[in-house]
Amino acid sequence: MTFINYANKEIDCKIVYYGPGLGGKTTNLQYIYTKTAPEARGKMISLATEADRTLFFDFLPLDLGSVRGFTTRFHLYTVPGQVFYDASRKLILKGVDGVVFVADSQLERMEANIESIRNLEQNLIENGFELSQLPYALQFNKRDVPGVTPVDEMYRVLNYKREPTFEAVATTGVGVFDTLKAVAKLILVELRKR
Ligand SMILES: Nc1nc2c(ncn2[C@@H]2O[C@H](COP(=O)(O)OP(=O)(O)OP(=O)(O)O)[C@@H](O)[C@H]2O)c(=O)[nH]1
Ligand SMILES: [Mg+2]
Repeated sequence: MTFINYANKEIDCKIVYYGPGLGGKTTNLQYIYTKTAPEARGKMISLATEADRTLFFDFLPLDLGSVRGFTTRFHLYTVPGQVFYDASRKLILKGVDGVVFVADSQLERMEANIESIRNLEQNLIENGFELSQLPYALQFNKRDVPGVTPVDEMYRVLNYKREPTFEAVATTGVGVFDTLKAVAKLILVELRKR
């Protein structure tokens, strides 16, 4: 839920990176962190297992310009993609303003992508949201891996509501900021409607 602080002239929004395990959600946030000026970002917090899998979430606060004199601060979160962390995913979606779905382009992960979108849809409903109503961007990550699923095939299977879609290589940053900007823009459009 967007938090508007009139005294400090600040708007806080929450963006959640969702998707199957090992798809590259944490890598997106790490890239954004390394490429953002220190004065525009807060501390990145990662709660991970020893094998660097997200255990609970990653968190990165970012200041991205201003709207009508209000500083807009985006709080970026990732969920743990591993199937058995569903309670955590549900909790992290509380008060969400926008979602980035990070799909894994590898052929053998298509089922996991589909299952994860269904899980997103369901967990949003349980938090009182509808994916169809929410600012949403879709990222096809790991485009650098040989023999991945063709983009048009991924679009056909995973596109939910003609959301903005981006090819990405999160490890080198390809498509990472384009994806973030797209969802941020959709959130700001929603804010202006108020
Ligand atoms: N080749 C390639 N590897 C990637 C890409 N993006 C991420 N990876 C690698 O994939 C692995 C998993 O990435 P993470 O960012 O930890 O994945 P995650 O979605 O956060 O995984 P969970 O926390 O378990 O849900 C890491 O070894 C990354 O370096 C990419 O675009 N291309
Ligand atoms: Mg992670």
